[in-house]
Amino acid sequence: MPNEARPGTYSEVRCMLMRGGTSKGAYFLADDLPADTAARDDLLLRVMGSPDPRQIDGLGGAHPLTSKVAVVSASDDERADVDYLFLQLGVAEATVTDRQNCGNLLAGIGAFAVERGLVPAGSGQTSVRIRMLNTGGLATATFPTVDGRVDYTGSTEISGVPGAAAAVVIGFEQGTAALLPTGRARDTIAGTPVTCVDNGMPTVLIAASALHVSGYEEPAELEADKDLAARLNEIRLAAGPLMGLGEVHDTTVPKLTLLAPPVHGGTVMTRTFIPVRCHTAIGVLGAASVAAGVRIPGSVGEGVADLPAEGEPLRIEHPTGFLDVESAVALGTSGVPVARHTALVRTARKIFDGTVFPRPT
Ligand code: NQM
Repeated sequence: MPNEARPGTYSEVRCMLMRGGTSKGAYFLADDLPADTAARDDLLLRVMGSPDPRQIDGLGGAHPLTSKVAVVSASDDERADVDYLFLQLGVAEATVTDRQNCGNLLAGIGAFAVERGLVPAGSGQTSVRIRMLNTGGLATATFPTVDGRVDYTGSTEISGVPGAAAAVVIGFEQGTAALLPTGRARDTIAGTPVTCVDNGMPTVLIAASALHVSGYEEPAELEADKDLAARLNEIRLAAGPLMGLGEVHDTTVPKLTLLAPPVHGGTVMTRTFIPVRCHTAIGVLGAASVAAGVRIPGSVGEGVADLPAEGEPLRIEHPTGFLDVESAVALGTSGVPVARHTALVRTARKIFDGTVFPRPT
């Protein structure tokens, strides 16, 4: 299928729209996009309809969780089948960043790789090894395939998504990277006790009570709280350099997660800022970071989280339900906490496959 009506113009581009977990994004083969980063980003903004708060002239859904792009290619790393680059596009802003990963779109990468012929479908189940270019991390996604095709149907329900679909089991390859970017289980930033943790997503954990909210409010209510927004912004801007992220004024990381005692029999209740909008659920790697963070002795999760027995998944409660994360933390050789195991289940679905016509320049 020709990808371009007129070579070099990218006036039409092969694209698959997929739901990955609780996010939705446009999936592309890297070969179908301009190799030049500036040209690629300009094209993707026009595909999504940014900048515009309604993204009325593009595929975007007027929220950061639906203004996402996955770029996939065959991997030259022998540990991986495919490479996955995640790009977060601004909604009202003409921004494109690769500074963060997305574990939700990750749920659709294996299926997309099979759909595009990068990986053959196995019989019954297919596992795809994925190198996540944003972080250098590795993950394996396993999902059902029947007669050489991806089977999206199934009985797995995830909070924040209506109905049921096939389970995508995601396991993360654990390295020896330290979980605590500041080297401490607890810091005081802008007068507030926090735990800065990174188990795939740089995240600042804060007890909701320390910011004088309950942590059970609706996301819209928290977003409307100007005093809270100012406190969170102050904490985030100070946390960035401490976490080795440099100046974070214009970046989407670190995220901020408010913690409160669980109310549905889980481990901990959360409200996550990504970093300004309040997530209606929680990111996958965000949840993995919360799970590892509250397991670390001395973290701000102490006295808030109700930890399950060793080997049991941590149920991370969020505004629209929960996300179960298998998480094991151990002390590395130098005595610092490292993640030993992280795994979880998501679902994903192909919504359309075809040709997208970007807004002209
Ligand atoms: O943390 C939202 C999402 C995400 C990212 C965000 C994600 C993750 O829910 O792995 O999935 O934190 O910006 O898609």
